[in-house]
Amino acid sequence: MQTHLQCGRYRLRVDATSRPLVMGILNITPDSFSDAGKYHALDSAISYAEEMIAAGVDIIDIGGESTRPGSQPVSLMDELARVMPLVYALRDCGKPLSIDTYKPEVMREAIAAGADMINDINGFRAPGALEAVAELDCALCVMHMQKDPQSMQLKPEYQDVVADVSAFLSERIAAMEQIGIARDRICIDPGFGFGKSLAHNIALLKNIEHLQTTLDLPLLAGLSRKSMIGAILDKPVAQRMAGSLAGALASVANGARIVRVHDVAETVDALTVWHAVNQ
Ligand code: 9MG
Repeated sequence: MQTHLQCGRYRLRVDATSRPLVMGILNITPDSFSDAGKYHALDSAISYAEEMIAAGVDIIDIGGESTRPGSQPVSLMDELARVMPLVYALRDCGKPLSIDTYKPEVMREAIAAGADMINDINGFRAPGALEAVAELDCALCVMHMQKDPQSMQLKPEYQDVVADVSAFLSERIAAMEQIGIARDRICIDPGFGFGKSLAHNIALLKNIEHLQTTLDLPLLAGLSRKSMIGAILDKPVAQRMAGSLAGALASVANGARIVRVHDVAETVDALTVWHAVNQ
C-alpha cells in the first residue's frame, strides 16, 4: 500500500510506521454551535478548531450539511455561507482542511480558497463531481453509502455487505483513475452507518484489512458516537465517548489508517499508546 496521502499542501504518512491519523469533525450546522447564537457561531467554531489543533488533530473535516439519518439537504448557497468563512479563517492554521460535501460547486470553491481534501459521503457520484476534483490539488475520501441520508436506514439490504461495498469502492476508484486522478490522492471509506444495520457495520469492521488489501488504498473509518456504538452499549449520544474510542482502536487494529472522530484529544492519546505498542 502507498506510504503517503497527497493532501493538497500536505503529504501525510499513512503507513504503519506512524500513528494512525485523526480527522477531527467540525460541523457548522445550525444545531452545532446553537448556544453561541448566529453571530458567534463562527468564533466558536474557530475556537473549537484551535482546541483540536492543540490536542494533536491531523486533519480538520469541515461540514455544512448534516448527514445524520433522516437529515434534509441544504441549498448550495446555505452550505457555502456556512463552510467558506471557516475555510478562510483556518486555511493557515497549519493543518490540512477537509471539506465534507457532495456538491461540485462547494468542492471547487473550497479548494480554490485553500482547503486540501474533499470528503464525499456520496462517493463523487453527483454529476460533475469527478470532473471538478480531477483538476484540483486535493486528497479525496470516497465513501460508500446505500441510498441517501433521508432514506438510508429504512431497510438496508445487501447480498454480501463486504463484497458489495468492495465492488462499489472498486468501481469508484476505477472511475477516478480513468479521469486521471492519481492513486496517492485517494482514501477509501466503507461508510459505517450509511445504509447499514448493526450486523452490516460489524461485518465491515471485521473486514477492514480485507477491504484495504483488496483495494490497496488507505482506509478511513468513521464510527464516532454513531448509532452502532449506541446500539451495542444501549447509550445515548452524550455517553458514547468510551465506546467510540474502542471503535477507533478496533478499526486501526484491523488496518484503518485514518479515523474520523469528535473526541480528538482522547483519540490521539488512545492511538498514540496503541501505536507505541504496535510499532
Ligand atoms: C461526513 N461523515 C459522517 N460520517 C462519516 C464517515 O463515517 N466517513 C466519512 N468519510 N464522512 C463521514
